[in-house]
Amino acid sequence: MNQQPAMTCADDDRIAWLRLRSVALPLANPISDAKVLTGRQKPMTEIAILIAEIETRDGHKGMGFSYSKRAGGPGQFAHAVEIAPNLIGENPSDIAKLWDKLCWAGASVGRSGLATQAIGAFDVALWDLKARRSGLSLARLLGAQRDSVRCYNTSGGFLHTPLEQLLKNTDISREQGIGGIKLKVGQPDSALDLHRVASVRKHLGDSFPLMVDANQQWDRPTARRMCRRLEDFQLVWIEEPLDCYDAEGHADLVRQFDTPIATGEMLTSPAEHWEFIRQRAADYLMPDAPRVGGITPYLRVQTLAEQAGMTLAPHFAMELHVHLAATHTREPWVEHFEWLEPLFEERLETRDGRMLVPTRPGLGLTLSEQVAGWTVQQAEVGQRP
Ligand code: SMN
Ligand code: MG
Repeated sequence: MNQQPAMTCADDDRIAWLRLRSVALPLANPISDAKVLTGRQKPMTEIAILIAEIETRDGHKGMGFSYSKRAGGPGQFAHAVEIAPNLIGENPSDIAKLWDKLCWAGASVGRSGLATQAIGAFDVALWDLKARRSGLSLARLLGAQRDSVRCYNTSGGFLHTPLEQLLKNTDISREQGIGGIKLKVGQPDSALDLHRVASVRKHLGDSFPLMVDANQQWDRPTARRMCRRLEDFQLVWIEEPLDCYDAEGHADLVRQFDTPIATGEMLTSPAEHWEFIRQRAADYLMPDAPRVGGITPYLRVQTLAEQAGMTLAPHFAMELHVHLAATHTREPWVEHFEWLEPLFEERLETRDGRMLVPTRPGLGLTLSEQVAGWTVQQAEVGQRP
């Protein structure tokens, strides 16, 4: 009889070592959206990435990340370093229990925002570890519905981009096999917004998917007026037409206009998303897994939103969201942003309007050698096996 290899019980394995790194990822060009143009924020030149690497006594590894734009990076790192020791000696499979343990460890600073975004890096790393150990991609571990997902590009459509370059960027995206274009709107002169939208719609033709994103710029009367004017352009959605916490205002727009309303990227917990789900305040909900505290809370948002008949279009972090979107009931949209690509050796494939879901175990990501040079702070906890 063939000798079966001695099976070490996965359940006996324990977390032995963690490394945390705060990485300043440079952007090739500073970007501006409506929050910049109206003076609320400065142009963005880099992204603070919080990377968590976890290793168990049996040598299983997982890597996760969270991020912050403009401010918050050092705070996320500091909080992650403070709570990290709570994971040493724990069973890496107890992901939900460990999310709660880390949350209660820092509960006085809240169950949303920066504190839970620090937890998010650990949570993603634990899911990556579980999937790698199973030999499955994260999508397959969670239960995939599809091998590819619709994708659209945002990085070519910012407000600082001159119209001529904007049109060229749409051609580049289409040549890359990307299936939609998102254009920023929300500048002080709405006539200029409408001119850019009309120009892009003409350039793309009537049927190519086009979204617009106002990044919370409009008040309710302006949002109504602009949604009415934008009805003519067969848009996939109008994103963040109002303040990101104005669920009532978003719900009014959902009811008033044919063009779907999308929002959610700025919400930082399932509780904040629940307010929009409960009020049916979006047609497309845009949770951001790192921003809501990782995959564990994201899955809760996904279930609630789908039960309410919403379609999901996760925000940013395509390297993570391509896996999660593969599990969504209704055909989702994934946002194509190449900004995080320099962090990893691998690249996502896009063709025929869709992004292919990686089949490599876990997230299927290997940190690139450039990460060391962009690391501004790092800390290790426990004993590396
Ligand atoms: C966005 C993303 C990145 C920087 C600024 C704004 C945006 C989006 O709101 O939807 O991607
Ligand atoms: Mg947006």
